[in-house]
Amino acid sequence: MTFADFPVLITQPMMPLIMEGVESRFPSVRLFEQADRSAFLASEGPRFKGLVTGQAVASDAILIGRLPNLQIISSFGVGYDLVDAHAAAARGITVTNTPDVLTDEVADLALGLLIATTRRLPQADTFIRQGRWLKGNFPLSDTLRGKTMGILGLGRIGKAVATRAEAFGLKLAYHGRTQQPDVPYPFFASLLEMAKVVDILMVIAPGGASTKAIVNRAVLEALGPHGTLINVARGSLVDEPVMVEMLASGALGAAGLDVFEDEPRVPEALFGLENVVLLPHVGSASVYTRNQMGQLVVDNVIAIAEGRAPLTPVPETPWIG
Ligand code: NAP
Ligand code: 8YV
Repeated sequence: MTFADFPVLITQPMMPLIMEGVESRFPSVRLFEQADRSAFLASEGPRFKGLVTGQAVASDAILIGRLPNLQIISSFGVGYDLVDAHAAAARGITVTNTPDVLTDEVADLALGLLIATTRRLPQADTFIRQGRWLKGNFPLSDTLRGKTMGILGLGRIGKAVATRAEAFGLKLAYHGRTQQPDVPYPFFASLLEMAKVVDILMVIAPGGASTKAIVNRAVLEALGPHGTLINVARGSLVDEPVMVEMLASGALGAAGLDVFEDEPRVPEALFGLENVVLLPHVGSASVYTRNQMGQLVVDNVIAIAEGRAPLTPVPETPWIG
């Protein structure tokens, strides 16, 4: 089915499944190919009913304001910190994201990154490739045995991380804005107080203003020289310059980082450090899971174009028909 009366604007290059899924059904324009985007939006903005977007472009109040007939912002990824969902809600625009389909993939990656950081797997691989095993054994590593992990953000992914961590014998605690019923792990209303009693801090809460740099110097100092930070959430949750300084000095023990403040730019001071494992934001990045996410992006636009309820609206824009 095609939707001639539902023009869609695509803000950034997206995976082929999304580009083909959208462009084969909807009259579509690639905003990122427009020579003068501002002039284009000024003249053509009013005709678009759908916006398809991702982590590379902010769907802020300014962009939304230039699309007066918009009905849906379909965003790739469960995190939608770059979408101004409150501005969209004020205009009656539905915002959708891609939750659930990536939960297990990201949780797998989080545990993989924790083990890689603790047991220094990338460093051990490099050790062989550099021929250093011929001259002696790889140094003994830290361990997960007897460790406690605090989870910052015990949501969908946080709970999937917790299930896996229990299987690895870790003791658990969590911090969020609210204590959750029926959760067996100790709750800490204060992130700092939790950081004081855990060995590992697993960061998997949303980005945005309310979590900006909440993993600050005091929290990192509480984690300390024997502590490990794992961040699979957003770089914005951690005070990155402080984290880099503390990793370099040994004031923070180790870090496994899938996300950074200014991706794809990663602080070069991290490159030479032996106590960090760096990943290029690959939490959900399997072909299988990215296809599931991409299909949701397309299916949400189709639902709104057909006047049906979206599959995955964000809480700020509940479907009211
Ligand atoms: P979710 O189900 O909404 O869970 C978010 C959790 O964070 C909730 O437990 C929430 O608990 C807590 N939280 C929210 N605001 C908070 C605040 N201000 N302070 C402390 N805790 C707060 O989300 P999810 O599906 O698990 O995804 C979580 C995040 O992971 C996404 O937003 C995204 O940024 C990130 N992510 C990263 C990758 C990657 O590739 N690395 C992939 C997928 C997702 P309360 O409401 O009780 O505070
Ligand atoms: C994606 C993510 O890599 O879902 C999220 O919030 O961070 C990841 O799954 C990202 O959205 C794509 O750029």
